[in-house]
Amino acid sequence: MRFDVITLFPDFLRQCADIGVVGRARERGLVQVEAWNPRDYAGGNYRRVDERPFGGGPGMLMLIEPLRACIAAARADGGPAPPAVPLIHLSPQGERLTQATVRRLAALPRLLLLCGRYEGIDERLVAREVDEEISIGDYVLSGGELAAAVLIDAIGRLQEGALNDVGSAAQDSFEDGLLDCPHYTRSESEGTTGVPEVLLSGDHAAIRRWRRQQSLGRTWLRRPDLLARATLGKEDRALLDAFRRDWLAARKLPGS
Ligand code: 4FV
Repeated sequence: MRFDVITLFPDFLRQCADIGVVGRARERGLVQVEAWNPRDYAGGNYRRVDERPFGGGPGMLMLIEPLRACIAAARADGGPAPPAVPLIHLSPQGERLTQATVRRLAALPRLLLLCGRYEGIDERLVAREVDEEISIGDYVLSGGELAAAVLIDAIGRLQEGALNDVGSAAQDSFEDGLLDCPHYTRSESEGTTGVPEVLLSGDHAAIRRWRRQQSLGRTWLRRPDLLARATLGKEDRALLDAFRRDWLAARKLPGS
């Protein structure tokens, strides 16, 4: 998977992609990150990349010309980029990023990521060049770089061979539309205090059921919106009903 990132802060992106799982995936040649600075494509003595907005108002906007030239250069690098390489603009106006979107994008060979700064980008550039707008959340960042780094990390770790244990991606939160179950490990100070007995039982079928029940229960408690979208089988419904009963009973609430 190759990422070409259009950003006024190329070093930041290169560093982000140099650590942890994505850093290792780069070493293994599974992920490539190229960063392109629109300022390198800005004309004039001052190499302006921003200007005041028409209609007045606070802040500055990114100019069309440096961005268009920069995008064209990135597209042309490494041989003619098949037109199918989507240009994704990271923006609060975009579709909210989900694991399903990450999985879809992770199947592509190459992505161009456009990072805005200031108040954003001239809409005509977005309308003409951008294939998809993605938001990482309903809050405002000072630039799209952190959002691009989030996308590179979420997609990079799904590249075949990026994770040492292929199973770990499969049990991720949201992989099946549910939150993940709690996890416990060795502790000098705590020993096995507070560790659910079943996890120490060696009974893998019971462990699998407990973990599934915890995923269902947590999703019911914390993200009922996700549960509403999840398809639950007969066993799942029985596990969730039992969880709800225990949870309500423990709090002496009706419905137990
Ligand atoms: C953002 C987000 C985000 C808006 C103006 C960059 C900033 C500035 N990107 N998800 N939330 N972008 O806040 O993706 O140019």
